[in-house]
Amino acid sequence: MEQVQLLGMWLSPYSYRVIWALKLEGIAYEYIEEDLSNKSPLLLQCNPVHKKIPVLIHSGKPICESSVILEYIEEIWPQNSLLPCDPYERAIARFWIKFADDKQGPIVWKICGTRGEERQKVIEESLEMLKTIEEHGLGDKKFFGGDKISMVDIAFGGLAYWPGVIEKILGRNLLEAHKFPRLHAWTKNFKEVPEIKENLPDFGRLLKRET
Ligand code: GS8
Repeated sequence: MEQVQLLGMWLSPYSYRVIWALKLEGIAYEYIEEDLSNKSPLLLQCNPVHKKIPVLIHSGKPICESSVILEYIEEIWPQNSLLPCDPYERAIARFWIKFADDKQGPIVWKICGTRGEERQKVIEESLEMLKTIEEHGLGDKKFFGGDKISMVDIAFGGLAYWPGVIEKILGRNLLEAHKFPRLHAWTKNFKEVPEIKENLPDFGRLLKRET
């Protein structure tokens, strides 16, 4: 029988991308928690280039980079497809996944590691990026791809939960409903999907870790 293992870390939105995709596809897997302050020989062997989680190990073969893993899951277990059938729609989905990889993650997560003026700059950058998604990404759809959760939602999934922690730390809201009505509604829709709702890190533990 094929073996599926995931090297992850409990607070990482990138790990959760893979967890959500596996859950949505109904794939059983073994989760292995990685201590990033003391990386395991398995992680270093599986991802010698970036030395980062998540890594999916499928029948002994490692796959790195969360969005590459999502594409792999889609190809290996296509039963509950996470990408549209139409080639043009697929291209648009990949455009937004790339946007999530290049912009959303790196900008928003930087807020925690900055202070003072630099933090203010990163917050402004984050708000600008959220405005772009609000205006061009979602339209009036329930999910990025329409009525059903897709790989684009998974790629942006970190936005549905982790900013809540950042907002508590900053003492101000980032994803305000009146400024970002579409994104705000999307965060709710996303977290209502059972495979997402049942697979999120403990909020209190996240907050304790980041403060
Ligand atoms: C990012 C993964 C990542 O940043 C992806 O998989 O999409 N582009 C990659 N992983 C972090 C933990 S999450 O903050 C990580 O493994 N960091 C370890 C390190 O930098 O040494």
